[in-house]
Amino acid sequence: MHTLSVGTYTIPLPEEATPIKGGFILKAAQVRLPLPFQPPEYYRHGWQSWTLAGWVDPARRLPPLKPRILNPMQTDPLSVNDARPNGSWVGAVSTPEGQTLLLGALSLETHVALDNGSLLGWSEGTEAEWLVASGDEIDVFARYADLLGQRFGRGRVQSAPRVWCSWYSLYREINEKRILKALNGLGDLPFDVFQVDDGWQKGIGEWEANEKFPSGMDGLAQKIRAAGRTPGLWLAPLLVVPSSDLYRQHGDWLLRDEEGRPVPAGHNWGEPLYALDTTHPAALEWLASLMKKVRAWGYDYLKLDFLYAGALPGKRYQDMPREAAYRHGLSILREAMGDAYFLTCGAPIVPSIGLCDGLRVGADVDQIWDRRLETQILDNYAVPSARNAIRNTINRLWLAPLLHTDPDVVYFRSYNNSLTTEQKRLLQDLALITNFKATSDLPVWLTTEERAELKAFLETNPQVKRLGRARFWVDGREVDFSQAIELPDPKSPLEHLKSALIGPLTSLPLVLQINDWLGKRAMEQTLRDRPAE
Ligand code: 9PG
Repeated sequence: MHTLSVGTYTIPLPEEATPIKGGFILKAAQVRLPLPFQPPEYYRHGWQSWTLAGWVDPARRLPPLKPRILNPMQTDPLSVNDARPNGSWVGAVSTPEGQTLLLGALSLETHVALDNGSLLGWSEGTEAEWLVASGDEIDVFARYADLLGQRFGRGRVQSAPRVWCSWYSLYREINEKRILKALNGLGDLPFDVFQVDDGWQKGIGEWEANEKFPSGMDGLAQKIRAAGRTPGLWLAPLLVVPSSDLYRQHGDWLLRDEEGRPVPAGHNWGEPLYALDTTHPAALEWLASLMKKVRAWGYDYLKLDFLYAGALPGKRYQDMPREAAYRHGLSILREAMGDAYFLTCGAPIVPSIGLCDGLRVGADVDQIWDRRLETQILDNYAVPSARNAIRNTINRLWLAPLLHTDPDVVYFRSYNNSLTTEQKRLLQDLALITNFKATSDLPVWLTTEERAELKAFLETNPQVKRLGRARFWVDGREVDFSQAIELPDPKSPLEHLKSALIGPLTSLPLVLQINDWLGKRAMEQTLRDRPAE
């Protein structure tokens, strides 16, 4: 019988295991590794960009995220009610001595959990391939990434472009005038890409310029290029909303459940979300022509968002496992967009490898450090906050050999920002470590000094060395993210009570609507205090 040693411990493996450097390859629908030690930590790896990734105390229960209505958009709906420490494709434990044991799938539709003192991996299908590896944490994850790269491929672009993105300053309140003001205000700041985010389109599924962009998206792209930047554009091509023509005219393109109802994909823009079936030939044709259209408009950097929708469980036109169906859709998108830079967001992690250039590896940042109501009361680590973004990015740095790990934007502005200088610095250092540099700061919101700091940040190319899980040397300075990536303390009895009372309310349409309205009001105030045009 084969055995794998983890420090001083020995783990029995099935006879069929194939030895490779630092571990074994196994082929089985299910793999159970009994642990001869009590692991102090379990590495849970969330399904998509925004889903929690990190080391947790195995004894700690992480209840389902609230609002429940957002579950399909923030986590894997198949695993959300699983009370065990669990994750998608890969899981790991540390030994009391600090060694790491990793179980990672090289196949799609796979899960890992800590189950009754065993590390358990299983497939939604009948077969899967697994890496079992042990040793130093960073080495073990590097080995897993290397094998994923062999199976699924790697990104093509050498270094990531430096991006100005409209989302984290103007949010949905973009219009042509404000966008051009920002573009022209960038002046000598060395951004490669100027990316227009959510707010330009007529609607989800109606990917045409709305009335706020009178020059059209092709006209805007021309102006961006004339200013010396590569035009970038955000789309959510796999989503369908009830208010769209797409929904009314192409009901047969929708992902549906066994009873024929559209599969819920979350809630946003004041509506329920549904998904395209990425195995439907006509839907695929529509997706391909959409990509060709935006390329013809002049956009060479595409941020495709809410991509998880394509991988939700459901009954498809062509009977295919859900992540294979997603990957098929992604390959059609990739092919149709040609040589554009492809950033995936809200994307299932492993099925995106090899088909995109960059991948958002964490929750959205925000001009706020933590959202206590969501993290502490609603068990939700997918909501926008600097801390949620940093935690996931650090815990997904092992993906860096395969694609650009996008940590989301950094801030230099103090206007409309509750982050402290130290917190902004952590975000900036993280961007230096991933070498994916982006910001949404409006030039008019920056002081002279802040603008100079942003310029220096864009120009610098520091030496980075990893010292441990969350500690780095960045140009001779030690940067420590340990505090940032910790989970908040478990709930107190009072917090449990609050959670039970508030949790169910958060899915009510009225509550979602009030939330939207409060956000819009805050934005109006921000723009009144310091206009963006
Ligand atoms: C545009 C934005 C930006 C942003 C994306 C995405 O509820 N959620 O969990 C949730 C997470 C992220 C999110 C929206 C909702 O933002 O990550 O960069 O492009 O869409 O609408």
